[in-house]
Parts: sequence; structure tokens; C-alpha cells
Amino acid sequence: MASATFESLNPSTGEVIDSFPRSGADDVARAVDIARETWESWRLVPAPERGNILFRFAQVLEQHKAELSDLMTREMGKVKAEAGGDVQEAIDMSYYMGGEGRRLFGQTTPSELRDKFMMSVRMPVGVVGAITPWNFPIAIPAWKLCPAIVCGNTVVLKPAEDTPKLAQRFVDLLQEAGLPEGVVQIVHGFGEEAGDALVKHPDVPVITFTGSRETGVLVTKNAADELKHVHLELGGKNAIIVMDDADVDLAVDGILWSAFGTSGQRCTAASRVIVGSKVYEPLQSRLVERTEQLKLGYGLEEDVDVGPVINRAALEKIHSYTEIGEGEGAKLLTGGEIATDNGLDKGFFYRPTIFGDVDPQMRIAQEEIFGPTTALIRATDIDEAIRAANSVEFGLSSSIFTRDVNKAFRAMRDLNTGITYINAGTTGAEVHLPFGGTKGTGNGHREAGQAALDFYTEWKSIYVDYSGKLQRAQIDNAE
Ligand code: UN1
Repeated sequence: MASATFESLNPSTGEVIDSFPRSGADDVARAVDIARETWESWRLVPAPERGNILFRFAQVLEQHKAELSDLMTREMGKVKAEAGGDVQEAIDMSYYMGGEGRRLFGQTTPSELRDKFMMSVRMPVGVVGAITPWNFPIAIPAWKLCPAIVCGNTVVLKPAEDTPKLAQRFVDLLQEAGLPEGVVQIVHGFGEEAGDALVKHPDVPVITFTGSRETGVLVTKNAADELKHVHLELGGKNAIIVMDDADVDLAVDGILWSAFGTSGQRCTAASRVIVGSKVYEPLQSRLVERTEQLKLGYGLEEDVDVGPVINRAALEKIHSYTEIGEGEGAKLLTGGEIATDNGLDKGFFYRPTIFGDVDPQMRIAQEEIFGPTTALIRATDIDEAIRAANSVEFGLSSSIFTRDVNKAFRAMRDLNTGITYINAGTTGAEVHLPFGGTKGTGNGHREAGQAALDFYTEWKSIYVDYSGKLQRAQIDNAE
């Protein structure tokens, strides 16, 4: 076992939560060996039985929802209600994928020959290496592990080093739900050590990673020699478009929730707002006013709206973007500072920040900040708005507020993202539709929904000839 350890901190108070083993390549190799061995028996367990374990896991998560949400606010910082939502996503995913145990549908199709039967079935792939982020510390492990497990794979999980305790609880509760030992292994620690060893291990044919674009590219390169299946979810620079005909109050509600919920630390967060020139001024003033009413603080307290960001490095990065925005000539409308009053200086708190008069090509409108900062951009019509929305390297989520059905359909077709919302913000994806994005957000795979099954299985095509004679397909069969 790894002898070195690392600590997990409470981002609201700076207090140490617990310490964890800092795993290296040897620990990863041991976990992979067990997962590889367990796979030989796990792949033969009937899928409905595997699904039943997920139904029980969903129930166990329900029983522990309050405990997990409370721990999430302490270890990751998101406010109470949002922490409950994170756990609920895992519950929903576990029920949904549990049901797949009795589906996992393939196809049957007629043969071109007589007395011959053809079908395709989904086969498990083997050991899945899952590298998960800290921003959805219970939901995202569920997005990855529930489909992997029901499809008959085993898993080595390397959770983010900021939220090890939540990941450990997740795995403990899987065991409590009856998951046989060895099906899921956890290795704690850092990307350069544990994560990298997992990505390079020859007995891990599948890697699923949610994190930064930079690391995603590295994962792809390091997995290339073994031709691994790689799924990537790499964030976004998501835009909300507000057309002149929109319900402005509704749009402001959507912007507040999507820009500042989870302190802006969602891949789906709205870090750009593209506004029609007629509603720009009223929207800006209402948005700033509502933003200044948001209460920053420790998310276990009832009336707190916005919690801390994850750590000191994140706080500094977010603040550096305020300086970049000001340097680029954008107008700082509110926020733009590290909050230190009323004891907030013990944690990592950043004031919700809005820039106005932002040009779509500025860095604050192009780069993922992953914090409570959003940029207002003007657009004269829908063409300009869609052009601006699409002018970034990412393509995860997008949204339009409009009462004009024609504009809504234009947006559904032309916004180049994996997810588009009409009259809602950019966050809040449900577990039974595909989740993921275009362009620099990923590599074409999707998680959640039916799409996840395509990643965690290989198709096998099976031909059964019951004619009793040699029949040859794809040649001239005239007798
Ligand atoms: C993420 O930030 O990586 O749609 C996931 C949403 C959440 C999931 C976000 N259900 O905002």
C-alpha cells in the first residue's frame, strides 16, 4: 500500500476533513489485477442480477442521501440543496441503469440465406478505468460506474484528489448494496501518479475521463499505444442567448442559476450571456441587482445561495480572469474580488462576477474559467447571436430564451453543442438523455442515457446457420 498520504480540505473553512493514501503505479497495478480477475466471473453474472444490485444501490443512496449531501457541502462546498441534487442524480442513474439489466437490447435481422438466424449482442469490454472530477463527486461516479457495472465490466475508480471521502463513501455503499468484492476498486491520489498509471495500464481497455481539455488530450495520447476506448467530457464555454422578445425576468432567473449555481463550477455553467440590443440594458440592470442579493457562505447554512470554490488554486485562477477581463477592456459590473468578510477569508470564496460590453473574441469569452464569472455580449439579431455562441472551441451546452418558435427551432438546429435548452438555463441535464458535447468538449462519445451503453460494451454479431449444409453468403447463390 502507498505509504504517502494527502489531505482533503473543507473549502468553506480550510479545515482538514481526512487523509487518504497517495496511490502510485504499484497500487494501480494491484487494483487492476483484482479487477481483471473478478471480471472473469462478473461478466457471467446474468445482467438482470447485475441490475438488481443497482436497484439496491439506489435504495442505499436514498437512505444515505442526507449524510452524503452533508458530507458533500463539507468536502466540496456546494450548498445543501445542490448537494442533495447531486446525490439525487446518482440515485436516478442507478435506477435507470438497473433497468438496463433487463434490456441491454441488441438487434435481430433476417439473413439473406434460408434457415439462418442473425443477431447482435452487447458484450462487456473488461476493466474500465474511471477518472472522475470533484464538481459532481457522487453524480459523475454514478454516471460512469452504473452503466459500466450493468454491462458486465469491472472498474478501477480514480476520483479527484479534492473529494476522496465522497468517492470512498460511494464505493463503500456499493459494497453495502451487495456488489461483489473486486468489481469496483478505488485508488486515491493524483493524476500524474495514479491517474496516469491507470491510463497506461495494458489491462485497462476502457478509459472514461471528465476534466480539463488539456488533461483530456494527454489521456488520449497516453492511451493511444494500447488503442484504448477513450471517453472524454472536457467542459464548456456555454452561452445563454436572450432574444429581444424573451421573458426577461425568466431569463434572469435562468442566468443566475446557470452562471452562479455550484459557484459556476459546472461544465454546463453559463459563462456567456448573449443579449439582444433592445433588452440588453434592462437585463443587465436586473441581473446585477439580483446577483448582488446572492448570499455567499458556508452551504450548510439555510439561507446561503453561493458556496466557495474548490481550492486556493481555483480561487487564484478565477481572480486572474477578472484581471484579464479588465485588461481587455470589458466592463466589470459587479463582483471581481475574493470575499474575505464575515470569516469568509478562512475558505475560498469569490464574489459572483459579471462583465458587460464583452467582445466574443476576448479571453474571458473564450476560455473556461470554471468559477462564478459570466460575460455579457450584445447581438443585434439571431444570426449574430448564434455566430457568437458558436465561436468558441467547446460545444457542451447552450440555451435560448425566446417566445418566437421560429427562433427556437433555428437555435435547436444551429447551436453547435451537444445539449440545447429552450427557455431554460444551460444546466440541469437529466440522466436518461445523452450527455456530452461537440468540438473541444470531447471525442464524440456520450455518457448517460442509452448512449452510455455504446461506450461500455462492444457489439458482437452472431450468425446461426440451421440449414445443415454449407451456405455461402455474399456470393451468387443461384442454384
Ligand atoms: C458537469 O458539470 O460535469 O447538467 C455535470 C448539469 C448537471 C451535470 C453537470 N446535471 O448541470
